[in-house]
Amino acid sequence: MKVGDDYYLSTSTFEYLPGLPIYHSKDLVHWNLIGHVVTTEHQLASANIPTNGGAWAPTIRHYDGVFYVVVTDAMGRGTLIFSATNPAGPWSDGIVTNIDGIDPDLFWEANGDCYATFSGLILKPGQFVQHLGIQQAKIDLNTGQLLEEPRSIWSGVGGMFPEAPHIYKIDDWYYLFIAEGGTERGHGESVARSKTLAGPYSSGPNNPFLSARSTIRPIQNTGHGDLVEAPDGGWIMVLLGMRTRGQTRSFSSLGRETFATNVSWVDGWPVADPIHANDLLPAPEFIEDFTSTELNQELISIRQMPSSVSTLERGVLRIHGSGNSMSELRPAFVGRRLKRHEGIVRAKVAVQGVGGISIRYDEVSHYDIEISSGKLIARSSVSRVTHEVLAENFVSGAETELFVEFVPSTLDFSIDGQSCDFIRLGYFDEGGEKIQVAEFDGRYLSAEVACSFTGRVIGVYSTEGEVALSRYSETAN
Ligand code: 6LW
Repeated sequence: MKVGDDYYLSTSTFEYLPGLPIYHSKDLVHWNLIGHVVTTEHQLASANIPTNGGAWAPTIRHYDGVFYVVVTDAMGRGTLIFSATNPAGPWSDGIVTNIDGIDPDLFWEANGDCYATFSGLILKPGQFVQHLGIQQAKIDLNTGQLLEEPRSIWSGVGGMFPEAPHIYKIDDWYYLFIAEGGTERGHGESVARSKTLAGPYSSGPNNPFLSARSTIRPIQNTGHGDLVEAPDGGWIMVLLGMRTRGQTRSFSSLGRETFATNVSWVDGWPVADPIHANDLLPAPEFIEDFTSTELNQELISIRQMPSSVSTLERGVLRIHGSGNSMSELRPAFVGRRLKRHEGIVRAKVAVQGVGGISIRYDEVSHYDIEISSGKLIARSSVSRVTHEVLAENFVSGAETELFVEFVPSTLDFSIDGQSCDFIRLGYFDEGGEKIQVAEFDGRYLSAEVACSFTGRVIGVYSTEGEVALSRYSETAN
């Protein structure tokens, strides 16, 4: 979304908190994390939501000096409206709407009336396959109540799950962008337009006008677009996609990420460039020594805030174990979304109890490198099948530097070449030598195999006692 010369973006965060980050940019290339909508646990009902529930597909808009984020807290509070005058926060507690569906959008008519357009996916247990197409109704933003019966305005061109609608008024037309085909390989973006907001909407000539389906493009699953005017007066669509690796079958270790592409207009219809890998910026390095007074905003926890499981002191983050392992819903974990395909994460820890580094997709898909009672093990936990490798010569000191390293597969037709990567887990011994304890196939921690929409999240956990983390880094090697 654009306000003056400033761009703002928010993304889904599912079961992770703080939730709904707000990113700011001036050029649509360089983005800074300026805050989160959700900074307290009561703003979402995350405590017991299933993995993949929680904050889904937010829309950020600005009207009359107020920023709005509308979002479905799936399996949680329902569809919510948050507002703020400063996009960096603080944001409101969130009003619960009576929208029965997901993926809400807000659009204001010239007279100030506001309309919610949303996907009529019924989320009640056992009714998941029911879908009422794209729905729309006038809404009161102060109460969150729809002011009329929702009408069905379009259902796309036949792909499953018509969803993630957004309305734009450009020249004399109301354009309706939607995603359809599901967010896996069939994903795409379709468009319809009408002379009036309520419809009837007629389909564009080439729907879906953007999709990577049945292509060998390295960015797959593209769709869920939102349109914005570029600094040069052109148009850009931001959307989600996945960077896949492998052979005929490929795997997305990083899950859903945000991409942007150029949109041009031909005969009044949008035409989108295919999504290319971002060669403008390298994967960012992350180095944290915990010396500031506030916790780094990129750090997240699972179904609870980092402040509920840890205490920041000068130069150390203390993570307090509560008896929950990484296989449970609420482990004491503080980590970050992995942002690279190749590289190493290191953590300097003093473990009093049980803890270490975990790379997590969901509670049944995680690899851990763990210290307990002077022992060190590497663990692979895939679909509740657990395999542990003991480090033979590990000597525990006051502090240990653990690592998790990502090594891309050779991408050939050998059995290993068809995976996305291999994950090595180990530690640095007292002489500083890197000791590998185990290597596990990375494909099991990918969107195609595991459950989460988020992608790999990696960080430090404490199952019992306390883990004191004094340095954490994610770098090229
Ligand atoms: C989103 C819906 C979807 O609300 O994923 O796969 C949900 N489809 O459009 C979570 O982002």
